Amino acid sequence: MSDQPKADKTGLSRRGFLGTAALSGAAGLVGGTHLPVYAKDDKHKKGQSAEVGPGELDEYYAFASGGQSGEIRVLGLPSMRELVRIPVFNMCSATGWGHTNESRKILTEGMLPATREYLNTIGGVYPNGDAHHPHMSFTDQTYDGRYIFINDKANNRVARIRCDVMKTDKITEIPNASGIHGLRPQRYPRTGYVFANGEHIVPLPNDGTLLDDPKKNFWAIYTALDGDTMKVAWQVQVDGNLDNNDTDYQGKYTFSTCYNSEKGLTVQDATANEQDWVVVFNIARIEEAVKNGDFKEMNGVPVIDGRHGSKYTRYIPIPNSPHGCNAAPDGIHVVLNGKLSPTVSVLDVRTLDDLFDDKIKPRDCIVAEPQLGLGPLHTAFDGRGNAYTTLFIDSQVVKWNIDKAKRAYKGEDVDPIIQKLDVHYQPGHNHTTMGETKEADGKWLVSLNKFSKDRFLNVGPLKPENDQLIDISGDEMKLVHDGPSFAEPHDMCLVHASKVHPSRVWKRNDPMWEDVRKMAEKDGVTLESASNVIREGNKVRVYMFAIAPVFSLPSFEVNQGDEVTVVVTNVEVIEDLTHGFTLEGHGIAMEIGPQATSSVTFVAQKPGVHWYYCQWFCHALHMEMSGQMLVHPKKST
Ligand code: CUK
Ligand code: CUA
Repeated sequence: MSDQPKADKTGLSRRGFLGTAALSGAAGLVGGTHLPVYAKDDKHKKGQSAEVGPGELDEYYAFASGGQSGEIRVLGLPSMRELVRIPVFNMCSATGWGHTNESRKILTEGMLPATREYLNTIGGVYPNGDAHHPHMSFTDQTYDGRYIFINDKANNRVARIRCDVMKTDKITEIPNASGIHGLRPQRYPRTGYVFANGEHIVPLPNDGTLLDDPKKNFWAIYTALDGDTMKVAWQVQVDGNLDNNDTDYQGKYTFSTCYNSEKGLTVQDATANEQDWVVVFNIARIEEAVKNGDFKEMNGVPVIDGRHGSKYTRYIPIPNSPHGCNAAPDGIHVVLNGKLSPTVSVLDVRTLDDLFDDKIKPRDCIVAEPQLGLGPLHTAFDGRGNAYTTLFIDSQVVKWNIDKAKRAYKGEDVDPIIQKLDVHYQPGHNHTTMGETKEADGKWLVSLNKFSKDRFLNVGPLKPENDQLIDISGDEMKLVHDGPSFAEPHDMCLVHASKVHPSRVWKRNDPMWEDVRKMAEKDGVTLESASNVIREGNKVRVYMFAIAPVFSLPSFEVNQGDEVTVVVTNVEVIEDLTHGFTLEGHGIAMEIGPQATSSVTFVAQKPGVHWYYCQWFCHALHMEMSGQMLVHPKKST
């Protein structure tokens, strides 16, 4: 299977752990070292090829979350080449995300009033985010190429990325909930709703009035956003906490695992019960409740009571502190991954109508519960009836058959497990090509491993993670590529390239710079041919356009203390001719794509000459593409 070291149950690589101890003991080294493992044969070459030659294009886009980096990374699959990064919740030195007026509008517009007030004390926008779950919008149970949605666990936000330009266009702060974690778009009939849950329990409302007695006063919230408007449609208050979620293929139910039914605030408390649960939400009944007013309004959104006994939810017991929640492309089965139990539980969505009508008991909805190994976290599917579950503690991916697991659950003597493959090391999410759609094609699997340990050149104590590419097209899984990645892709979404149709240049009427266009119109300026400095009191608006290798304004003058807005329009019509505007000594840099306009506002506080230049290599005379801002000192009175 693999000539790589096996991981033991403590979560340490046996070779890494013992090897280090043995070597440092024998050679008297401090810190130890690892023996390198060289590729020594061509066994990987059997099966489909992961090789994408120079100039060839990948078959799939991989949209990977950036974890604590707060961004999205776009990779090509199977080459695993990183193509671009899309800033979302982070600030970006290259593109000016978080600094330009256009991005700051997106980063502040959807924030709650109290958050805005707080942000004013730290520069106006959040500098960080923790992006976990990127998923594409759906139409009729498959990806439709419109948007990617992603959550921010750190600051309770959900963002939407436009796939036509691969830029973030909306960010919404979710009220009442805490630790926005699980995120899934509605599959049918379309997205539709974007479901996001709050992992952490907090008082409702969380305004300082109920700070104690968590078991009585703290709650978790499940949220449905409208994916078209990015406004909260409704929320449901539940018992326990919430972890990961998914939705069915029929548009009727959505699900979320709970690992802390105890509502404990410590690890001991939170893991006390042998079983926690998955909460099932009945979308039609909840929509009725919103219509009929069966809710409390809190921070401007309807909050429905979905605690035990509610007609809007059902709680299905699941062993033990379940984590991942994955709907299979057969449209029938949902796998709840046991984490502290070696099992996964398989739910049949066809039983749920009866469950909500109280004709059956919650556990009657479980149709299989195979024992797979230690630490099952997430499951992916190949569209051929097989499932692939990550085993965090065993450092393996286990391939198993859903039908066989159901037969075994009924007492038949069959082993659902087909193969276990070592991965390196401790996998979290895994994802198959098109695997969360009805078009699952069972070609590739990526295992997103939390540790790389000895797999790459040592880069010091902070190591990359390891995203491993696995060929699942044949009967056996084959590991074909190690992909180091930095902090910390949790999850990815593998989309066939035929689903995504990005533009080659921007459209001049893009809504991204609507505000700036209105401002220019008021100033009587045409953005595409502008070389204007407009003064209004101590507010100065500087308009210029960029065409390689010049800015239309070689210099402009302002007075110390002026509030200056620089607006640059890139008038290039050809593909891949990006310009930039970097103003030295002012913390200002922005990307301006072909046919785009970008703007930035700052106070000209430092008298003197300050050069600006283009920071995206655009022309043989790129270095010469520059100008000067002259700042006249304030007259002393
Ligand atoms: S959670 Cu990271 S391994 Cu945030 Cu998707 Cu399971
Ligand atoms: Cu324009 Cu470099």
